Amino acid sequence: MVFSEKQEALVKDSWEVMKQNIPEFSLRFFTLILEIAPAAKNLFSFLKDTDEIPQNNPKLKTHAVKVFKMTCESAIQLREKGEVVVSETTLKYLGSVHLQKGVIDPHFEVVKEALLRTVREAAGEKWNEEMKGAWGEAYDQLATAIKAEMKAHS
Ligand code: HEM
Ligand code: ISQ
Repeated sequence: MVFSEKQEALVKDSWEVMKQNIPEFSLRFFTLILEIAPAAKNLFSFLKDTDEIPQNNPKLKTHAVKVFKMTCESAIQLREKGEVVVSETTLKYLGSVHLQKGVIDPHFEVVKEALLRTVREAAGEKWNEEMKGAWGEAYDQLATAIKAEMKAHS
């Protein structure tokens, strides 16, 4: 798939906006994941002893930011090389974390939906189908790499 400079810019620019308010958007992202799939609650260590989503959990924030940053990196790579290459070390690590936590393929669609909704809310009037497509494609490629790594070790 050809990924244009325009698509890369759409992803980068919306991420720049979200960066202005990391606490809000990371929390929103996580809240949406649990709204779409309440059962996923049990996978996350930060929810172990509580029914409420922690409002200011550093781990939640850092992990959420990593998902956005990595998706943004994917968009850059798609434009530059036409494919997403995740470093071997990162892929091995993320593959084993997600496998060990019990993440399964359908969960990736849940996280995708939550990610797209978060970007939509952040982008406001700037949101459009092209932006959705660009984020969606960048995420899918990243998810495919992680899922393949998980399969290789399951
Ligand atoms: C942990 C990224 C998809 C559930 C993490 C971490 C990162 C990450 C960076 C932190 C690893 C660490 O330092 O310990 C991603 C990316 C994804 C993705 C880039 C997709 C492209 C998913 C999906 C689920 C999921 C689909 C399932 C709902 C988890 C869980 C943890 C985790 C349960 C461990 C959190 C904890 O308890 O500490 N993920 N993730 N992730 N992820 Fe994901
Ligand atoms: C880990 N993996 C995927 C998505 C996440 C969102 C919030 C916190 C941690 C996450």
